Amino acid sequence: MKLSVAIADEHASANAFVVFRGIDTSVKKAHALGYDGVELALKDPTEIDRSHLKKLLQENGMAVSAVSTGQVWAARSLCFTEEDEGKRDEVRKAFHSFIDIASDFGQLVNIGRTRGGINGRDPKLCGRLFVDMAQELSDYAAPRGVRLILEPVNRYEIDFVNNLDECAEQVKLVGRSNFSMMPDVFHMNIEDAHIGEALFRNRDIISYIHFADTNRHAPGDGHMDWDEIFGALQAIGYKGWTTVEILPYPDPDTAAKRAVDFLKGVYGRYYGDC
Ligand code: LER
Ligand code: MN
Repeated sequence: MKLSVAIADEHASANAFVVFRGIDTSVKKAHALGYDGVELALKDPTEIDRSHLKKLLQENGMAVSAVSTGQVWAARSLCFTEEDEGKRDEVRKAFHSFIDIASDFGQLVNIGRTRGGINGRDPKLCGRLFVDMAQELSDYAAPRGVRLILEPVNRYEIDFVNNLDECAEQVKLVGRSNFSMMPDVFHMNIEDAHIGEALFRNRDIISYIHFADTNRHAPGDGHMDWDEIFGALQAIGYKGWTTVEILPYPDPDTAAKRAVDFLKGVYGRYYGDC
């Protein structure tokens, strides 16, 4: 299993759920702590200089696990359930640029809060707006070797696609082979009745995972049942990325170190490869 940590540009908004800010220092710090890769939480493609990033990754023996897009919603208010055609075009443009970046780095683009909510509107209309955009962008991503991954997010952040089974329904409706699911165990702890069972039930469409403890602090610093999670991941033969997406508590360096130390211990017990 490969371990990565979510990072962002130094100017990322306060509500970006990342441990480290500043791409260069974050990659170096993540490598020094023992992570295999970084998830790039982007709001704008100009935050990345591709040739510089390539060199930085090579020099530090690191990979990009995925491009994540929560800030496209949090900082730019762009989402798939948007009705206004002008704003839908902005969503397309933003995602085309992220897919282009992911075709060189990581081959995965996350759809978290950027899927948009319903917010009192007609659920059927919102569902259609979501599926149309997801299909169109999957078709843009497919020839570029990129997969889109939809993340169930808890009800206190968004009112559309909260648990794994709801996400599986959307994956089916989108119906593209490069469109699948990425669970986040922090949200699952709120929304899914049994984390292990939900992971097992949806095993065929899980392509990536976010890790945090119940309080969104480093894994090991809350009351998450990590044996249930790792038991399920072992049972389904999961070999993809597991990415730490936590609050930088008590400070970024301590949080990132606690997470990697705890997870390497658990990986060692279940996979014997860390
Ligand atoms: C937000 O809570 C989250 O988990 C992100 O990965 C999705 O935007
Ligand atoms: Mn997440």
